[in-house]
Amino acid sequence: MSKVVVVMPTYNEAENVEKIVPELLNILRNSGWTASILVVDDSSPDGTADIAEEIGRKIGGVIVLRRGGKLGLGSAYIDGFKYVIGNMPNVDYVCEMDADGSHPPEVLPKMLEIAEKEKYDLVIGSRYVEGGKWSEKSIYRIIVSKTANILGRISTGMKIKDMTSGYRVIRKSILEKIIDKLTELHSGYVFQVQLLYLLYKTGARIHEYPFTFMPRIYGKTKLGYREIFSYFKWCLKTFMERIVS
Ligand SMILES: Nc1nc2c(ncn2[C@@H]2O[C@H](COP(=O)(O)OP(=O)(O)OP(=O)(O)O)[C@@H](O)[C@H]2O)c(=O)[nH]1
Ligand SMILES: [Mg+2]
Repeated sequence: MSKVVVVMPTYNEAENVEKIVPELLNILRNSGWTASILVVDDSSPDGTADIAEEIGRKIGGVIVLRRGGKLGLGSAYIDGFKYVIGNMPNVDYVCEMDADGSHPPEVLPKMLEIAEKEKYDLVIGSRYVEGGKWSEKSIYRIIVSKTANILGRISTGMKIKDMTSGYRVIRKSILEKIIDKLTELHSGYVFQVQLLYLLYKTGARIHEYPFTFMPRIYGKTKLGYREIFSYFKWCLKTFMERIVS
């Protein structure tokens, strides 16, 4: 079976990491994958990094990348990807996953299996294809997400339904081609759409796999106006570039 690494950015996810890291490793290993988790932690005050390391000492398969401070989700993924590309030559698939329980770990082997079988370069865990669900109670978040997807589709011309999803399987060999073009360091939404667009433009074969997005288990939720504004700006810029080119 192919080798898999799950890059998991964390900021104050101590309780979540304690649950999700062992659960995910078990599920992947039981499905026959040689798997490890790369936790990219931004000096979480709640000790997330120490907890992740402790789990690694007990069951193996956990690498913790400690960064100096909260530098943003995009930059956490970029550092994580660069670490994998530079240090883990045998890895075939690099996955993205949140630590907060929103991405049910039992779906990942299915996403990997379809990537392997159908030779997809990118499999997106999707709330918006048939069979996908989002049990979100906040109307505000639903409106923001739906609008973000519509804007993302108009600006990039892509047909993907869940453009901002952060649950993904990416073939490492195609990630290597675009890693140096990733520039969106702070906003999670913008980073995910830029990554998707770069992969698409480089010819990636993309598939959306349905899953049920769960509300975060522990910890605080945060989706601010700054994030929404920078997303809007990115869409406008991308749209202009696309129509003049
Ligand atoms: N290393 C790092 N991880 C981050 C940063 N911001 C968010 N994360 C992690 O990225 C993942 C996604 O962030 P979330 O806060 O869950 O974002 P969200 O799902 O849009 O919003 P909520 O779940 O409602 O808070 C989680 O595992 C976070 O801990 C950051 O600046 N640095
Ligand atoms: Mg979340």
